[in-house]
Amino acid sequence: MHIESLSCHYRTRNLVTAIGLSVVLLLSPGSNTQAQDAPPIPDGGDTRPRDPTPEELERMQQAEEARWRHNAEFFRPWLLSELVYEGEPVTTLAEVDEVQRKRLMQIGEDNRLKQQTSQRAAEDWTTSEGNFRALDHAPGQPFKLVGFDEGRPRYHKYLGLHEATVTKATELWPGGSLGLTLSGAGTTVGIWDAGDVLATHAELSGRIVDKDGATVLDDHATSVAGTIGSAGANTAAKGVAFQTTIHSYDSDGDTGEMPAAVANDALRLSNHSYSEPAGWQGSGSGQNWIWYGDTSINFYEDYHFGFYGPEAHGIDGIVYNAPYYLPVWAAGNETGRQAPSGGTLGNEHIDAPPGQLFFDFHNQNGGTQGYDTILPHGVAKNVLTVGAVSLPPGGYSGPSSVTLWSSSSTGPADQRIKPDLVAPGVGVTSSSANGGYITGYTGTSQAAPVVTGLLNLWIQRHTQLHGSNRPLLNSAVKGLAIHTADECGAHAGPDYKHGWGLPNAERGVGLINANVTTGTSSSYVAKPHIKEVVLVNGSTISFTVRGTSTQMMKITAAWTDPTPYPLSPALNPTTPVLVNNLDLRVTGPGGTFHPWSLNPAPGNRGDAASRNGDNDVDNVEQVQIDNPSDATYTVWLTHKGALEGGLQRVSLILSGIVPQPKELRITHIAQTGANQMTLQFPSFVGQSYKIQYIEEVTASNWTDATPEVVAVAENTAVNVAYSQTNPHRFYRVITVD
Ligand SMILES: [Ca+2]
Ligand SMILES: [Ca+2]
Ligand SMILES: [Ca+2]
Ligand SMILES: [Ca+2]
Repeated sequence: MHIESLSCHYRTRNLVTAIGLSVVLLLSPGSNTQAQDAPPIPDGGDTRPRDPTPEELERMQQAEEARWRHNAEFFRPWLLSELVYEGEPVTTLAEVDEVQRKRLMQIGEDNRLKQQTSQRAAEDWTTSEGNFRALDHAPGQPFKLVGFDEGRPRYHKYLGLHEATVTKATELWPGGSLGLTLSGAGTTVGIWDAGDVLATHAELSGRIVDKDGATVLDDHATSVAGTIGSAGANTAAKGVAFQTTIHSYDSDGDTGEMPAAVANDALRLSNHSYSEPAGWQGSGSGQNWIWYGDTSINFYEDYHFGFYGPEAHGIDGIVYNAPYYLPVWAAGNETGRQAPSGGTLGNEHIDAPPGQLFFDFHNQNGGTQGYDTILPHGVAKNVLTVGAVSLPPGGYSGPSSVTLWSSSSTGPADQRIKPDLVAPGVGVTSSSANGGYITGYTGTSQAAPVVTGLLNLWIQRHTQLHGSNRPLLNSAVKGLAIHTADECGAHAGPDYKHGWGLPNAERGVGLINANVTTGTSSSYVAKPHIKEVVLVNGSTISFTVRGTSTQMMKITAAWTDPTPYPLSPALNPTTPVLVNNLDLRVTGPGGTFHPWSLNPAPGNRGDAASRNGDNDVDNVEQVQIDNPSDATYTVWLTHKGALEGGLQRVSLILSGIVPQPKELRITHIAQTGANQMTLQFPSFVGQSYKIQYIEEVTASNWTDATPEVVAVAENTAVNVAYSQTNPHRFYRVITVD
C-alpha cells in the first residue's frame, strides 16, 4: 500500500512576499494539517505605485538571497545528501544499479576469457605431465581440474553430503502453522556444482533448466538440487523449496557464468557446494594424501585456509556489483583432516613433480584447536558461508541441542567471523543421478542447500508482499538470516565454529511479514524491521527506537563491501580486507551498546564474543541489548575513513522494538534559491517517499516533483524546482512501497 499526506498549499503572490512568508513559516511550525501560512508583510506607508530604483532592486535582490540562505540553513540537517557514486553525481539508486550492471557484465566477460585460458593451460599441463593428478585422487573425494594459473593446477573440490532436515521450514509450507503457502513456486535458484542434475528425476522433472550445456550427470549436483527443490514424491526426500525452478550449471567457468545469470535471468540466489582444496586432502586408506600448502609461505600450516585470495576477491567483486544476488557457499569439510603419520607413508605436495614422494609432515587441518579451516571461496565477505551441524529429531531446543559436525570448516577467515551460519544435518534423503535416492553422505555440501532453499522461501514471501520490482538487497537477505538465527555454541553471540547460529525459517518470515507500511496519513508505521539505507560518505544515520522490557532488543547492520587491494600470499595476514568500515552503536538507558566482536588470535579463538567496542573487521555488525527498558534508544550508524565509492548501501534488521507511529505531512516549506523550494516532512528511516504536485486543488493528476527518495533520518527535507512563471502549486508527500 502507499500512504498519502494531505496536500500542502504553497502559493506566491509576489516574490518578496513569498520569501517573507517562508521565514515566518520556518520559525513557527504549525500544528495544522496544512503547512503554515501567515499574513503578508505590510506594504508600508506610501500607497502611490512607483517603480523601484535600480539601487532598491539591488537591495531587494540581496535581501532575497539572504533569506534563501537563511531558509537553506534551517533545512540543512534534514536535507538528503546528494548521491555521488564513484565521483559521478546520481539522482537515484537505479543509476547506481545501472553502473554496477554494466561493470558486472564486464567482469563476467573478463572472467570467461580468463577461465578459458586457464582451462587450456590445464589441458596442456595434464598432457605434458600425465593426468594422474586430475584423476588419481582419493576415492570418494570428487576433485576436478578446472584451471592452471601461476604455475599451479587449480581444482574444484565438491564437498560431500550430509543428511539434512530444516528447522521449521515446514511451517512456511502450505498447511504449516503460519498460514502461508510458500513452496518456491515461481522462483528460480541457481546451482553451480560438479556436473549435470538429472532433469528427468521424478522429484525434479520439469523444474531443471540446464544453463551451460554440462553433459556429465552427477550425483552430487542432483542431490544438492534435491535438497533445495525435490517435490516430495518420496516424503523423506522433500526439498525445502519444493516447487522452485533450478538453473543448473557445472562449476567450470562459474565466475563468468554467475554475472551473466544475474544480468540476464535476474538470479537472486545460488548454491555452491565446492571450493578449491587446501591443506591435507586424501583418503583414509593413506596412499593418495596430498598437502596443498605452500612450504615457502609456511611449512606447518596451509596459508590458503581463511586467506582472502583470488577466489574470495573474485566472488566479492561479482556480488558487490550484483546488489540483489546472494551466493550461498559451503564452508568446507576440512577440520581435523591429516595424512596418517608414522613415516611410512608417501606424502605428496601439490607442486611436487609427478611421482616424487615427500616424507615431511604438516599440521592437521585446523591444528589441535580445530580453527581456521574455511576453504578459499567461503572466505569471501559478501557470500553466506555455511557449516554443518546435527540436531536431534525434535529439532532445536537450545544451544546444547546443536552438535557441530566434527569436520565442518571453522573460522576465523582473516580476522572475520566465518562461517556465517550452520545448517542442520540429520535424516534427509535426497535425489541421485540414477533416478533414485541417496542417503548417508556427510558434509557441508548438504547444509548449504538447506539454507539456499530456506532463503528462497523468504524471497518468495517478500515478493508476495511487495512485488518483484522491490527485491531485498543481498545484504538484507543475509542480515535477516543472521539476525533471526537460533543461538549456538558455548557462549552468547557468534563464534568461529557456528558463526551466528542456526537459521530459523519461521522467525525470518515473521520479520518479513511484520515489515510493512501500515496506517493512515495521520498515524502510520513504515517498515519497522528491515531498513535498506544509503550511508553517504561523511554522513551519519541515526534514529530512535522504542525498547520493551519484555523482549531482547537486537539490531543488525549488514553490507556488501567493495573488494580490497589484493593481498600477497601470507599466513594469517592482519591487513584488514574490510574496505568500508561502518560502525553500529545504540545509546539509551544503560549507556552505549557496541556490536559483538571475536578475538582471532590463535589462543583466543574459543573465547566468548565481546561487546566492549567497535568491530573493525566484519561487514556484519550486531548490537544485542539483553534486558532493555521500556524507553527510547538511539541507533547510530557511522563510518571510519572515506567510503569507497562515495556511498554504501546498508541493510538494518531490527527486532525487540515497539514501532511508534508518525504523521505523514509536509511540515515546512520555503524558497531556498532563485529556482528552488525546499519541503520537509517527518519520515521513517528506510522508507521510500515521493513529493508530488498538482497545479489546481481540484486536479487529480499528481506529478512527481522528486524521484523516489529513501529517508535516512526522522525528518527529511528535499529540494524541488521552483518557477516564477508557475508560482502556484499544491504539494503532497506519499510513501512508496
Ligand atoms: Ca559451467
Ligand atoms: Ca589461515
Ligand atoms: Ca553463540
Ligand atoms: Ca565497524
